[in-house]
Amino acid sequence: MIPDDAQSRYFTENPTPKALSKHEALVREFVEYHTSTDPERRVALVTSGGTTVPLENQTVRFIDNFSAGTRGATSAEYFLREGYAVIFLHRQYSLLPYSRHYSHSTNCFLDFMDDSGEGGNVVVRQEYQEKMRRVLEEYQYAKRNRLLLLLPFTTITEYLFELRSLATCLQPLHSRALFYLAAAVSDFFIPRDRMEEHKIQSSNVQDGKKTGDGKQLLINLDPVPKFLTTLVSQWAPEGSMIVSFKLETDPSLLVSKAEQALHKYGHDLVIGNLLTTRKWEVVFITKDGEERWVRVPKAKRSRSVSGIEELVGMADKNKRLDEEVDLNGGTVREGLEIESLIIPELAALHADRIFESGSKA
Ligand code: 9Z3
Repeated sequence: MIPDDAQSRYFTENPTPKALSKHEALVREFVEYHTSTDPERRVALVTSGGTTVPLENQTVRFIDNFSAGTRGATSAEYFLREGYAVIFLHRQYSLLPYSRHYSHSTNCFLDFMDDSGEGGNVVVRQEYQEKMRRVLEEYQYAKRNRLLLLLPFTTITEYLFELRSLATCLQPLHSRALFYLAAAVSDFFIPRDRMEEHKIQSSNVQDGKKTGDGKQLLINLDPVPKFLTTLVSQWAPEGSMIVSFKLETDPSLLVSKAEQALHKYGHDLVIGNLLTTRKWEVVFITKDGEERWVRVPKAKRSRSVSGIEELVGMADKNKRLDEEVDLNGGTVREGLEIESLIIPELAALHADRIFESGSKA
């Protein structure tokens, strides 16, 4: 089946998300507000978090992935600092800009407070005051100026419907729109016509072929149609900038896979990252064939429970491993966020793009 066919079937055969029309109205209003109050305002659509693949229509079980939405939520903050308005299309309950500093088990908000205030009032502990004031100020600024629109999704199907619709709602922005596709998108799904309505019963699963004693649940998944080509050629405004992420686990594949993605979809930039080093390094693959690594210096790397620091540089054929001096004895608790290096670069590339499209018009 040709990709366009697979896509139109995908959108006719799977149900339209219930929240879609409300989200479209919110985005239209957001775009209208910003184009009328500041015609120069740039708008980033940031996608974030994992997508689920339901196994039942009345969903009890689903396939999911690891993404907590750190990349997306952190990047959104840096886009806002660069003066963007941000539409944050995120997996429901994943990390959000600003509140991410005080949520989830690693940053439990209760650990930032005590009851040492006057008369036993609950207050923010002294050592966190400065940072919390800064986060709060930025959050309130974004809210006051209506710069951040939060839109949740859960399933892969919801994500794709949302992306298609919201991209078309951004048309009035022309080159001032930027797509930053950081969500971890499932490659496989169960089409609606093969999905069970009710909870799959353990007593109904087939007899196992391999195991003598057990039963097996066999799940057939279809590939999710590749939507990036259509995003580039049809949904996104002409002249807008489209940045996608490529995630790999094998260092020897990362650069070639990212190059293939850029070649195949013909958008502006692929940012490659490895699961184990994603908080410390990424690679920019650009249309002019450039492979450029963005790396947090060793002395400024934060600790990461899941990361493997020894793998930094493994996917980079040119990296000289002796080039970095460890000034601080390795990783620190709160290091430099790699998104603080990524986003200003993108903003500069985007500004060039806007300038070029203005001079062509
Ligand atoms: C990424 O590669 C993101 O950087 C991460 C961020 C998901 C690794 P966390 O949320 O992780 O901070 O824990 N995202 C995109 C991966 C992806 O699914 N790409 C697709 C593809 O390459 C669609 S553009 O086909």
